[in-house]
Order: sequence, then C-alpha cells, then structure tokens
Amino acid sequence: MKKTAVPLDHPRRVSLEIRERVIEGHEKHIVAMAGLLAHGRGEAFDYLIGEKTTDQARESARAAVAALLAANHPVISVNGNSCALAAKELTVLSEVLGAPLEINLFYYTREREDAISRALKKAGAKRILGTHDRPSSTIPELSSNRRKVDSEGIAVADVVLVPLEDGDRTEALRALGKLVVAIDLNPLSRTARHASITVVDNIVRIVPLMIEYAQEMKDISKEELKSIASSFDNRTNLSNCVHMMMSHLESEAHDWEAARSVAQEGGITR
Ligand code: PTJ
Repeated sequence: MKKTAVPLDHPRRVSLEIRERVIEGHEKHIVAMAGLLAHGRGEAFDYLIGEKTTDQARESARAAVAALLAANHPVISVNGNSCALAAKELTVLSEVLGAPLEINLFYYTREREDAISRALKKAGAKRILGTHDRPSSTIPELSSNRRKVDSEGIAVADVVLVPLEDGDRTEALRALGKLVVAIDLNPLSRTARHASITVVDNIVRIVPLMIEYAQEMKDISKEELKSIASSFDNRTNLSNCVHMMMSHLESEAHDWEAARSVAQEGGITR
C-alpha cells in the first residue's frame, strides 16, 4: 500500500504520522493485525492525558530508569508495536542501560520474528535475544506464546521493561519475583495494575526521555538507584494518572460550557 503523505499543516500531523508508522510496520509484518487495534486504544488514552508527557510520567520514568540501572540482569522486551514505533530509541536505551533487547511476541510467527529482528538490526542493535536459534526457557505460569523466553534474557532477568504489553505476562513475571516496568498509556490495563512501575505515556515520547535520564543517572551509586526505585509507589502513580485524566476531561467539559454560554449571550443557538 502506498504511504499516505500527511500534509505539513495538518492539525493532527504528529498523531497521523505515528499511525502511519504502525500501518507501515504491519505491512512489513512487524506489527500484528491486533497491533493496529492496540494502537487505536493507545491513541484514545493519549487524548485523555492531553497527548503530552505529564510530570507524573516523568517521575515514573525516572524511577523506571533507576530500577533498570540498578539491576543485575535488566532486559528490554520488544514486540511488534514497540519495534515499529521505537526501534532506534529502544536500541539506544538498551546500550545506555546495558540491557539486551529480547523479541517476545504474543502473536508469534517466524515471519514476524525475522521482520522485527531485521528492523532492530537496521536500527543498530548488535545483540538480539529471543530468536528461534537461541536457547529458550519457559515461563510455566503462562499459556500464551509469550511463555517462551530466552535462557540468557527474560528467564534470568531481575528487571524487565515491557512496553505495550497485553496483560498476561506481567503478572507471571511478578510471580517469579522480577521487577516489571511497563510503558502503557492505559492506567486501567492489567499490565499497568500488575507492573512494579508503570509509565503512563506514549512510547514515542517517553523512550527518548528515558535515554536522557539513563545518561544523567548512570553514575549514581546502586544503593541510591535502588532507593529511588523502591520509594516509588505504583498505586499512587496510577491513582494520580486517573485523576489527571479526569481533570483533563473536566476542563474540556468546562470549556464547552463556557463556549455555549458565550454563544447564547450572542444569540447564536447552534
Ligand atoms: O507484537 P505482539 O504479537 O507481541 O502483540 C502486541 C500487541 C500490542 C498486539 C499485544 O501485546 C496486545 O494485544 O496488546 P493490548 O492488550 O492491546 O495492550 C496494548 C496496550 O498498549 C494497551 O493498553 C494500549 O493502551 C497501550 N498502547 C498502545 N499504543 C501505545 C500504548 N502505550 C504506550 N504507547 C503507545 N504508543
């Protein structure tokens, strides 16, 4: 399918360009069909936070980076959507954190694994875990395709970053005693609720910021990093995120009421 050029002056240009990347990813077999739906859900939640990185997201991203820097075996899990939207940025983050990238797919096909592997290599990734030619282990608590993990990656990781997760795995990883960092625009999702640290923001905006934080924080002692991560309370975080969404909606409703009053005063009825 021919790529649709988004006009430069289109008011929704950024959002539409991001959408094009997901569609293109689907055409290249990187993104699963269900990934298109997942993206639409993400877009809706992004509206609710005003399509910008909030202070709450910054705070959770700092705690997330602290946890990843303090880890003995941090791993970044990559699926189709995260690859289509942030292959380059996740590759840089992986280098700064010393956390390998591991392909882990819910809708696994060999064609998708190969397409994602190619895209990550093109983005500069030198070492990719989770491919069919690697030693694998199983997460017994899981029945989905995600149960197959790399023996030198998620299987032995103490901290795992899971962007755009589908919810079945975070709980299982937590049950295995791992610290899970999620990036998910939906603070109500099972992943968001079960993760140790949930960053409620768009992967496109937050991963570049996490790279900056990782560069700033990489010389902090492990003790201090651990204390930053452990003092983060995810329940408070999620509650603040939901409150933020509600106040964003309230202010939108308020604007409409104000506009209606002005129109009525001016005698405009429609
Ligand atoms: O590539 P696969 O086979 O592993 O499959 C990946 C998908 C995403 C299809 C799979 O994990 C899935 O079905 O996920 P869900 O259950 O739809 O959850 C995805 C979550 O990511 C939802 O809570 C969305 O709100 C959120 N999300 C979507 N786009 C973004 C996002 N979060 C952050 N940034 C986004 N751009």
